[in-house]
Amino acid sequence: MIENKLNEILARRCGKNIKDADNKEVYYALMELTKDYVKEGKKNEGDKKLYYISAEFLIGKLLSNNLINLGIYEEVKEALSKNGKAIEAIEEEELEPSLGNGGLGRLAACFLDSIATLGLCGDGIGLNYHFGLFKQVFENNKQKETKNPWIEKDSWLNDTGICFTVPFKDFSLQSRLYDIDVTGYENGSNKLHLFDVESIDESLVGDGINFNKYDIAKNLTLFLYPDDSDEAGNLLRIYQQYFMVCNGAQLILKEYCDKWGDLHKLHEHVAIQINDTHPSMVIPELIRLLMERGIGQDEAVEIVSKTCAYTNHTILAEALEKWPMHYLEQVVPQLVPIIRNLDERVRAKYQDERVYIIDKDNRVHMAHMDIHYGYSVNGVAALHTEILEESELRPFYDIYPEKFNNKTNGITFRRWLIHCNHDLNNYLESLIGKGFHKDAEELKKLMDYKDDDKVIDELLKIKQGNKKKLVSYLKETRGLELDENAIFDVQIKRLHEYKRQQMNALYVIYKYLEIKKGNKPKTPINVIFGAKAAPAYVVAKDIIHLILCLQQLINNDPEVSPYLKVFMVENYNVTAAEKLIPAADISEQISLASKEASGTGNMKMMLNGAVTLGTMDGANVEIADLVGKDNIYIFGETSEKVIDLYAKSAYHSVDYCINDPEIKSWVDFIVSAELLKIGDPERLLNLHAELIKKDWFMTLLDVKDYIRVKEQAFADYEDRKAWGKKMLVNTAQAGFFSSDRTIAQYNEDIWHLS
Ligand code: 26V
Repeated sequence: MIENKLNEILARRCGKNIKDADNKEVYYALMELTKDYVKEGKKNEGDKKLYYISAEFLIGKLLSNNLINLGIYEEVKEALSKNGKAIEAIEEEELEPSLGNGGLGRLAACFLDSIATLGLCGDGIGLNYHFGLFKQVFENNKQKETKNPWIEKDSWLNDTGICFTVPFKDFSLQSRLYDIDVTGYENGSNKLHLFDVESIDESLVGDGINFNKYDIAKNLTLFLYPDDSDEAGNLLRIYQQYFMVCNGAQLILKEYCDKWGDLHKLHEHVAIQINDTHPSMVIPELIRLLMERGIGQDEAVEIVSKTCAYTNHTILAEALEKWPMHYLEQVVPQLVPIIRNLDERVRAKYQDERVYIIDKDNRVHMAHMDIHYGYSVNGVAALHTEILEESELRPFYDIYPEKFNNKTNGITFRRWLIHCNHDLNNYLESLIGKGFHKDAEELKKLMDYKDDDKVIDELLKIKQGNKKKLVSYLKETRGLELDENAIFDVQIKRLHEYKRQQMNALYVIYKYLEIKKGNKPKTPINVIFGAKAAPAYVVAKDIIHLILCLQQLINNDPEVSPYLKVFMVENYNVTAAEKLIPAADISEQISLASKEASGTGNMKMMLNGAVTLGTMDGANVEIADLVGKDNIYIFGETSEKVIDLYAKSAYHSVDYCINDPEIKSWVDFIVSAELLKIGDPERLLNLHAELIKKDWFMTLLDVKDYIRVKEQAFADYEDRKAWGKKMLVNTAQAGFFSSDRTIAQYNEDIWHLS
């Protein structure tokens, strides 16, 4: 049946059949087939509709996931193999859109999958970045940024023909809406709406990622988060944000009016989830549009306040957006009187200047606007929400305790188990049936097998198979030579000081020096990193440089490399994550306690049978609760202690170097003769000074405990049966982290869609 359809499509498109067509032609034909299925299939509908507005949707490749969700993956795979084609090879033809930085964007993509899977009526709204986030290449052990084009003549984007006008101060832009179908697993579909600028001009970008930042009509949707280290970059972000919300608000009102008409009841039929502060301008924009349509300001404010809900994803002050008023005046003067009015309403009610929207430096605190004029405020893990309530947003919590709620993040098991780990998924199905695909809590049934040696052996075998596959993938795509018999110790996430990749690098230095002294590990260790650094974030780039220099030094040292190797995987993205996660033995989640809002890579690795080595931070706390202390490696100071150290300014990294010769020796190795010979002295000296003089995220506070516990984990790895049992418990307890659960809770507590 599918074979015939595919042959028909191929005949029409290129006059070939499956056998004769090349992989790219088959890929395009499968894309068309998928779109046809969606067109003919069920659409999720309801009396109330959710719009999830986000500057990022890190959707990853779509083909296999869509086939799985449509229930035709196996049939397609068979039809292809009958004709000499491998589905894995066809997948390689798809370009990955990089429409997100990391966890926040990937979360939005997982949420769309779960919203559709639960049959809820809810669409995404975002921007159609032509080059996405940059593509990372390594040159001279440094990160270089290049563009990452992904839109081909045929793509998952469907041109809707819908256009809106977006007014800026001195000019207007015409938009065009492209939709991507979002398939639910054995359920109806929704849409991801991506807005583009009609006048966009890709030729503005030459080599690298530089372009004329002032030519807004041509550049607005070229890149995600272009370099914002200067004023032009910041203004461009405001142009992007307003373009997104102005289009989004017009689309929402159009769809609402087509179906319901009476704008006074908007909140009864629409919920808008604001994903971090990037889309916050949707609040004043909607108020403005409602007023334009004849609704008085008081009522417009009230309607919008009952429609919008806000999710906070970080407590890092530098990531909480505060736009100078003169920027807004320059870009979107029409919003300024509305924002001022919203601030006046706050000032009339509350004397505490910490809750004002406009501060004394005339900066607009976007999160404050969301909290006052949204009906729900949520954090993304239990600890994170507690910190928001108790400290970061305390004054707001005192005013609106009823608005605050927690929604611990989740991941879609369709992508992060069924798709990326076929062998584990098939084996789990053979043990406990397919029920866990729809009800992830059914994974707990696996606990019945925790003392079954045959099951443990099989899980270990599957892990080994995945490690083998990763070894070939990294050899083919990155030229890296991993050792399939080593322990795979994996830290994959955006590069940021608070995530402390530098602490992992200090472990590598410690281990290198130990091996040089003759203390060799029983099983070799492969320390694997994947991370992009923001282009203007100097210390993050210095850390990448250090890791790449260590990679060169250690992997080429015949005395050390049989026991320890380091790998930094170039251009870490969703596709690479899908290969790395099933192969991980140890999941590094080592952020400074209180700083990682949740983490979601921690959940993905747990599900795939990796054991977490982490701090009591973000969702690690909930993982620890679920698996119990025998099945996780926890180290480091608590969030209370860390928050207290900050409050008292009581942490001084230099003391750790003065008082502890071991710590000093590891830190000093960064500027050792060996490394200076390989690396850029300026960068290494800079990082060394940073660690000794500042170390804002307290690496040296936890480094010794980290090394102690990591060594314990490696020692425990030797008892393969016991380790296999830990793997089993981690997979079995991961059900809570299904994004289906998260979305069901959003719906129950916040959205109230049918
Ligand atoms: C953004 C920026 C941008 C400017 C430079 C410094 C900086 C630092 C942090 C951020 C984070 C922005 C928000 C974000 O991505 N949060 C992530 O959201 C995930 C999904 O909820 C969550 O799992 C991660 O813990 C959280 O970091």
